[in-house]
Amino acid sequence: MDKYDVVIVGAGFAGMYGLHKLRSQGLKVKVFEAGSDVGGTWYWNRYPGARCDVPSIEYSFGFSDELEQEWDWPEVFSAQPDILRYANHVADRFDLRKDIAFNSRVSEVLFMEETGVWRIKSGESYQCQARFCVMATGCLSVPNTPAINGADQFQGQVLHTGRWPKEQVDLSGKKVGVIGTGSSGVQAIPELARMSGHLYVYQRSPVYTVPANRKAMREEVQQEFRRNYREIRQLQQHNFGGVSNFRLTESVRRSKADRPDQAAPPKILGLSEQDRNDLVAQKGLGVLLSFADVYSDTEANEVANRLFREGISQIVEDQEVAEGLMPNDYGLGCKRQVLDRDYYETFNRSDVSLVNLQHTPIDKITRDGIRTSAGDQELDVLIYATGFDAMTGALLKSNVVGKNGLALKDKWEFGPAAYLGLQVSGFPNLFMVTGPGSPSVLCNMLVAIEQHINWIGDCIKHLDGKGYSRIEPTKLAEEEWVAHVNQVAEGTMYTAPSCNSWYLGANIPGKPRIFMPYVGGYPQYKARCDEIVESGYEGFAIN
Ligand code: N01
Repeated sequence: MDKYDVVIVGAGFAGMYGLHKLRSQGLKVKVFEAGSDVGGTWYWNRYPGARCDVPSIEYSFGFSDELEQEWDWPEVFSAQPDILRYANHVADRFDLRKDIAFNSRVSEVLFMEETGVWRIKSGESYQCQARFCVMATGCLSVPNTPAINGADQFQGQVLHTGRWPKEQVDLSGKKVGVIGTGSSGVQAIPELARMSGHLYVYQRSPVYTVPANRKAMREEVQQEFRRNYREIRQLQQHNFGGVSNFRLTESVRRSKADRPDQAAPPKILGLSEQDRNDLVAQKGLGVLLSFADVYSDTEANEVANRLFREGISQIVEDQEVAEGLMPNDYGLGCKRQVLDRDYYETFNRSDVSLVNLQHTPIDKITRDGIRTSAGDQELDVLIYATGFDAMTGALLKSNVVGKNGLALKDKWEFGPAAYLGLQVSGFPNLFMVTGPGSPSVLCNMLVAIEQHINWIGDCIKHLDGKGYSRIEPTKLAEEEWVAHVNQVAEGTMYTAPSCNSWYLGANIPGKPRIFMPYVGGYPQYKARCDEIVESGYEGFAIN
């Protein structure tokens, strides 16, 4: 059996940096990846319109000066093909592929009691062992395809935004149905409308979405970023969500939009109705997200929700359709903010129909299309934009079994319990990258990933340097951390009783309702991780 110091599961950005970092520490590392190439989320989510909602400069690695200096970002917010090109460049530049097994889905990760190492199975029959195992499996990597009656009967083409094919998909002249209006659906729908004959949007919950930034990257802006990367990375470390909000110097700024608003965000409740309306008229619906009280005060939240609904009715011409697109049973800030390009405007097209599932629910999927309570609609193509089994899905799918034969799925029967989102008690030397209980999806993922990989690298160095062989959290430390994670989420819009989001596992039937990411902010989280190391790995049992 092949023996490694570290096996990493997944070759997305976390697995890629993990490989580079741990290999550079002299460790023998192997990565297993289910896809045929690197990129993780950006490898699988190739649907039309897919792009990142974090600025390109921020959504990039900070560990290599050379990499920062040589890479050109064509747009301020990158589209999926550009991010995937970047991932490929990183793989080439750091010669990562030689230690990655592609098309290799890990089917079991088993702790061997006698030897204290992990045995990893992949594909049909391959097995290897490693002293440490790093689960770099991603937070949004297991697509959710809801069990809808009759789904297997449909004779047309079936696609999922989270598993979009590499080959060109020809939708021209076709009747296309898309189920789901989260971030993926909202990004895809305007593009699908342009590509297809007629698009039917099956919407269960309307979203609050605001226009995304569409700017191309100007050369002088890119140069300015290049000159200031060290400062940008420093600023990221002190920002709640891991973004620097770096300010361009006056000479490089061209428009007001380049100029971040320095004033403290006002409270929406402090403004008159006229002032609120004027602001929305001037700056668009996005301005409603900038009021601090919208996220902490239910009255302020409802004012913003109402203004948002009014805004929709001004963009969408058919008022019945506009009404259907208005969220009515949850508030801004409950779900991950969605950004779009022409989403509401798309519903003014004559070749786009909104099917409001709150009024006419899906009865079944038939051979020829979808039957709702309003009748049958024939479709040539059915697209699921129905999201993911988030945060825990990929970890549980990997069949991880720890000490005393305890399966992770049994340990997490009532919800994920982990210390710092990095380790789970009963699973020695197994690390998660951006696991539940860490800022992860509430942070710039690249910043969260680098912090975790650096922490894991230092931890292994510490163990090896001191001649230790095992680390795992104590049950007490794990319980206290989980209690802290819950406590900081309490009272926020994320956990409002009306809120049903994937952050809470509410999108997957039967999944325990637990708020999974850490909402205390990246700087506070990182400071705690650093403190724990300085105190000699407080809360961990090491031997
Ligand atoms: O998934 P979602 P997503 N019948 O779970 C609907 C990241 N991301 O892939 O709300 C009918 O948000 C469901 O309806 P409801 C980002 O973090 C980022 O869109 O459950 N409908 C909802 O409308 C994001 O938050 C970017 O009532 C059903 C939709 O499917 C996360 O990924 C881009 C249904 C799922 O929405 C997930 O986004 C894309 C059913 N049985 C993704 N089941 C950017 O960076 C589910 N739905 C911009």
